[in-house]
Amino acid sequence: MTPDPSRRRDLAASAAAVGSTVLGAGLGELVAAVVAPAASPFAVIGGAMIDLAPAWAKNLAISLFGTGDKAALLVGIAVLLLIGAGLAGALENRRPPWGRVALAALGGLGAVVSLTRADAALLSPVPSLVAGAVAALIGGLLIGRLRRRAEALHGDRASAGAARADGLSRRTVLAYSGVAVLAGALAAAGALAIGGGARAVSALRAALRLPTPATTASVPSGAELGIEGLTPVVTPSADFYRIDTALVVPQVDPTTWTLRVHGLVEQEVVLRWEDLVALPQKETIATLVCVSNEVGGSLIGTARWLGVPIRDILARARPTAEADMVLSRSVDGFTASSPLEALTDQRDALLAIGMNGEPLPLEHGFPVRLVVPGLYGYVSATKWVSELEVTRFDRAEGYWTPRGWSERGPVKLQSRIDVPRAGARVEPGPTVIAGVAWHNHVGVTGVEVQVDDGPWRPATLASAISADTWVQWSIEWEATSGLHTARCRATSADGSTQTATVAPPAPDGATGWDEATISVV
Ligand SMILES: Nc1nc2c(c(=O)[nH]1)N[C@H]1C(S)=C(S)[C@@H](COP(=O)(O)O)O[C@H]1N2
Ligand SMILES: [Mo]
Repeated sequence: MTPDPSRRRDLAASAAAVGSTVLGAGLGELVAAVVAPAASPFAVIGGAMIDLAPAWAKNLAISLFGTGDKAALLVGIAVLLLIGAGLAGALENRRPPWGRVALAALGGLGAVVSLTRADAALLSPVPSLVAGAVAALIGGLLIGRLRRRAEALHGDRASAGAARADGLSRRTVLAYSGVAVLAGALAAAGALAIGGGARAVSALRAALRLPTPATTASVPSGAELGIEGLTPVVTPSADFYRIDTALVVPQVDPTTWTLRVHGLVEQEVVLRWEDLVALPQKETIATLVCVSNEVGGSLIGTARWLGVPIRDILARARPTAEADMVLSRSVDGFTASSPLEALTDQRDALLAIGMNGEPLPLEHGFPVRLVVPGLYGYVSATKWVSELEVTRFDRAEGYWTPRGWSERGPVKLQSRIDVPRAGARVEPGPTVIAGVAWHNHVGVTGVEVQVDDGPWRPATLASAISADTWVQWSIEWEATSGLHTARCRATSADGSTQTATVAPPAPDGATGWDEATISVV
């Protein structure tokens, strides 16, 4: 039995559509890199998928927002796109022009989605339209020629010659598809090389000089216990955790950046970068933690932040008496709802421009972000901030609130065991158990450690930098051969002891005691 020729042609047609789609997608990315960096078709679709993900998917999704898993999302989109292209190719083979129409419609969908994004601009739909048009035109052309050749072979003798002349064999179509894939890959590589404007903004960042702070912060001697394997008390920026919904790091040019303060205010205020750096700067060391941090997790870090107290800016705008919340908004559409009080009381809530002595790294919010001691990042730490809307909790909500997270997020009392590291080799005899504890903007007064069923013993606390930072702790333990479990619990400056009750991160932060399994041999 000979294989159905139209089925074999389906495969060649699918290959042609895949090739033309790779070419279109690559050119789309290249066009985006040149004219509209934020409108990369992949970034636009991926970003929309992140924002549309239903509430139940959030626990899973938040772990997707780590840097590596963003790549996984992009790969997933690419795989779906190629499967779709393959199906469109077979459709074009059997029912032209519907395959072409489907490819063009995919581009159209990208264009429509690009216009719904927070950072949409006039040129945003262009990259997706180019991608769809190239895929439909080249795919349609190749598959049309393939069909013509097949018609020639089965048609009458008179028309056969002409049709054969401009028809293409399956083999030739496959070869052209391969060339299209290569050309698409080259275009995508070109887009990466251009880097979507990242280089321009990185260069601006590198050339910036931070203003000297009027008030400086320092790490007291005795805050760093210097124990091997223990998290350093100030986290190097390169090791600082990153959490955000941005598939592509927003590229914000400080020379055109503005911050608009509006809403329930007596005086609307617009600040430019020059205005901000001309104001008295304050340095503060503060711990930032993500509400998604599991007990024992690492979505937490401490940095030396430089910036202008937010209350100084709000004082210019003069919030009205009915206001109780500030909705900070990022250029990428993310929003955070912070209690007005937390931004106007005496704590060091900053419009930060510096992190550990340098301008903010791009992925940590360059050029300006919020840092508010005492609140989880999702309700306070807006990166790439462009707007402060003074409003009320009963009128507006932040990005995560309709997605199943609490509208307010004060950081909960927590502690973590860092040493001995999981899987570390421990010998019998005196052993150090050490870690960090935090109750942001409240302060930690003690940490206790229990090994197996033994008594709770008080650990030695390092000097705290301030109530806004975590504190290191350590305790000596006489290790004996066998498998042991160590657990820790902190006590807070407010008199409470860390609860043993286990709660998941959603909706307002995990609770429970961290435990370490220690194998002594
Ligand atoms: N623009 C923007 N800012 C954001 C977020 C975001 O998704 N987009 N995520 C917030 C969350 S959930 C946290 S925990 C902190 C993390 O800041 P980092 O990435 O600098 O550690 O940023 C906050 N600011
Ligand atoms: Mo977070």
